[in-house]
Amino acid sequence: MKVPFLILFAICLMLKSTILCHPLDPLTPEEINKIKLTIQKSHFSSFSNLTFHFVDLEEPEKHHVLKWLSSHKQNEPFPIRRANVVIRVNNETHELIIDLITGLIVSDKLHKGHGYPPFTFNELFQASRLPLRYPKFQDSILKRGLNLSEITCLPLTTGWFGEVVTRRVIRVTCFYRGGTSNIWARPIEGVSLLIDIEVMQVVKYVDRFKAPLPKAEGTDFQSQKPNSVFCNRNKSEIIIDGHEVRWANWEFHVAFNVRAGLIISTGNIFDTVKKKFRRVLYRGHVSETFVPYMDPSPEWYYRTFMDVGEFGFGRSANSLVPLMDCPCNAVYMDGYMGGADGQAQNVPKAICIFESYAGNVGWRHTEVGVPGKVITNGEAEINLVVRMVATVGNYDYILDWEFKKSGSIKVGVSLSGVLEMKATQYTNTNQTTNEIYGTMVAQNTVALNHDHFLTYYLDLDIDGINNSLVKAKLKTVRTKHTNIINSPRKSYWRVVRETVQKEVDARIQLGLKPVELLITNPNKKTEIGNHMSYKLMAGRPAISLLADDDYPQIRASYSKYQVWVTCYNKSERWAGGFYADRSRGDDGLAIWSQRNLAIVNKDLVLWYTVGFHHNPQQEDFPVMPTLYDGFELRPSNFFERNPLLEL
Ligand SMILES: *[C@@H]1O[C@H](CO)[C@@H](O)[C@H](O)[C@H]1NC(C)=O
Ligand SMILES: *[C@@H]1O[C@H](CO)[C@@H](O)[C@H](O)[C@H]1NC(C)=O
Ligand SMILES: *[C@@H]1O[C@H](CO)[C@@H](O)[C@H](O)[C@H]1NC(C)=O
Ligand SMILES: *[C@@H]1O[C@H](CO)[C@@H](O)[C@H](O)[C@H]1NC(C)=O
Ligand SMILES: *[C@@H]1O[C@H](CO)[C@@H](O)[C@H](O)[C@H]1NC(C)=O
Ligand SMILES: *[C@@H]1O[C@H](CO)[C@@H](O)[C@H](O)[C@H]1NC(C)=O
Ligand SMILES: *[C@@H]1O[C@H](CO)[C@@H](O)[C@H](O)[C@H]1NC(C)=O
Ligand SMILES: [Cu+2]
Repeated sequence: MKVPFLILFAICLMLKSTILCHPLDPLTPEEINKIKLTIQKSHFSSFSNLTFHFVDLEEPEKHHVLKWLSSHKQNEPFPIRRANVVIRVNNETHELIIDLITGLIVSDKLHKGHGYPPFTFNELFQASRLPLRYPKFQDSILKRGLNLSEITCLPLTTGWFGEVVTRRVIRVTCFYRGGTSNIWARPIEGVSLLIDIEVMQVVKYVDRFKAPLPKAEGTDFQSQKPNSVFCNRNKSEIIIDGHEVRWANWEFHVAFNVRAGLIISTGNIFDTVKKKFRRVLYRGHVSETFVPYMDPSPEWYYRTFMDVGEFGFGRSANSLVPLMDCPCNAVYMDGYMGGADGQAQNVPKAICIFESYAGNVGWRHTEVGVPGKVITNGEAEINLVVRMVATVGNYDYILDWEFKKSGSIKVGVSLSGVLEMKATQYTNTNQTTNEIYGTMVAQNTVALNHDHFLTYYLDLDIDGINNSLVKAKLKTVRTKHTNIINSPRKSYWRVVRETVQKEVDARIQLGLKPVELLITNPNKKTEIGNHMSYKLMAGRPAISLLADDDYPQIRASYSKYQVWVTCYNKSERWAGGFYADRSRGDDGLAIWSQRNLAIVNKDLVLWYTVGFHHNPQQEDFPVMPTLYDGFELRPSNFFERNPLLEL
């Protein structure tokens, strides 16, 4: 297929020895190192113990970005290039804005609210080594007849349960390798450690009880099977300039940051009738995750993770493995982030991009009604997938953005990895008298019940910045019998459209109710008069089942609704609040939405949660086959007709 605009090459700028092609290009390694230097030369220079917790591009003003892009990157000044940096000095959290052109700290604000920035990799590493040197822990291991050199300890964030928070602390939980690489299968049950990160000391140690150590046999998951995926596709259909991707009728920008991981921006689709690119998605990424475990016992109750804010999907990103993570026709992109010392770190092959043919049909029809012939026509569905994989502790999240020539964007999550397991004395379910909070997946092993909620930030701009949310309800109506219509039918359904006026009414629990949700451009109509829209094709409905007054639910209260719509606000991107570690639910989507702003004909952000209630099963042991869910954003009266026929 040919799109005339493909000839337009990216115009890149040389800004202080950094090459930039798009205002939303992620920070380059040179820029990350420059930030480190800027801070080292500043009034912070006298502090030897300064640590970097977050380094990201400060999102340029949206109207500047759009203006620059629509001037074909020529007649407008490049939007301001700044970085957003969070550091800790002297037990205090500073939020800095750094101008990357002048190399100056533009603002330095002390964070006084609740919650802490994510732990640095060094802090997590040191905390995980601490028990091995701690005499009481050594005793506990000896008492269990185990070998200290076979212990692996892992740090876990501790949440917030109403206590007064005065220090950054982390939990550490330990496992016995002893003949397996599946450490999660052999927990040392009964031992809890709390570590003060600022002084790197154990502040609470409890050895409450002993449980049998689950056996190593049968827990390993390593496979010798070769990854020989059949491949017959060429790479040539994808054009990648820096971070900009062009493929078929799509153009979009791919970025990477430490918190969200993969970010898709300025996604536009070429309309062959209007002969121009039309805007669909300004920016989309995972905003937060919420993974509460369902065991209230002292060793487990706190496991209520908000992985994106507490750890970061970018920081947990894997280097993708060709032929296992991505097919042979994939092209790869590296990711960059700042380490604890501010130095740039590379994640090679953090993102892959590939054409995908799953054997599906894009459209087809066989017509037998034309006398003398049978007409069959159609085409295979070939999509473009952008993928990353984040491994946060025991779990692996495969995150896909799939672009279809039909105009749909399909966003999907595949879960895999290893379950969180608890050691128990039981070897058969017929022995269990107490509640076990999960499923027995092997002898002496209970995999605990939990949820995964992945909330997506979706700044949609459907053919322009000002949009509305429309609920199209399907309502059953009784047939009215008149002189003209005397139908034997007693009922039918009709679509009743309702434009949602305020943010509070745009909090939606999906379910069996026949409601279609549309992001509509109320200023644009098709030639025959329908409002141009994109429809949300939701996945399985799932919202948090925790009680509203349960502390983890207070922190992640947005998880009570699967859909939210809010007015765009540059500083509102993280659904669970920016400072997720020990947060109290006083920042984030549920709070912003309470302003109850009008959302008619405004720049809107759609928030959608992909949710899984996970009652584990034996097949999830020792490693879990992928479990998929997602959603699709599908054009609805956006094009004049099926765009596949025009390509
Ligand atoms: C950090 O370093 C400064 C000086 O380098 C010192 O005064 C301060 O006590 C240190 N803080 C911590 C938490 O170690
Ligand atoms: C930082 O906090 C720890 C407690 O978490 C305290 O022991 C230490 O003295 C504090 N350091 C400074 C410089 O305030
Ligand atoms: C403990 O493990 C180490 C390394 O695996 C081994 O050299 C040592 O003999 C073991 N000690 C005992 C008491 O099993
Ligand atoms: C791949 O490209 C080569 C060279 O252009 C061409 O001969 C071949 O048919 C292409 N294969 C497919 C599957 O499109
Ligand atoms: C429990 O199950 C095991 C294994 O099937 C069986 O041997 C045992 O008799 C059962 N015990 C009871 C009390 O049912
Ligand atoms: C969007 O709507 C606002 C009023 O809500 C208006 O001020 C603005 O000009 C509109 N923007 C566009 C691009 O139409
Ligand atoms: C934008 O968001 C910030 C943070 O929630 C808030 O303080 C500010 O008032 C918001 N701006 C508007 C115009 O709503
Ligand atoms: Cu799970």
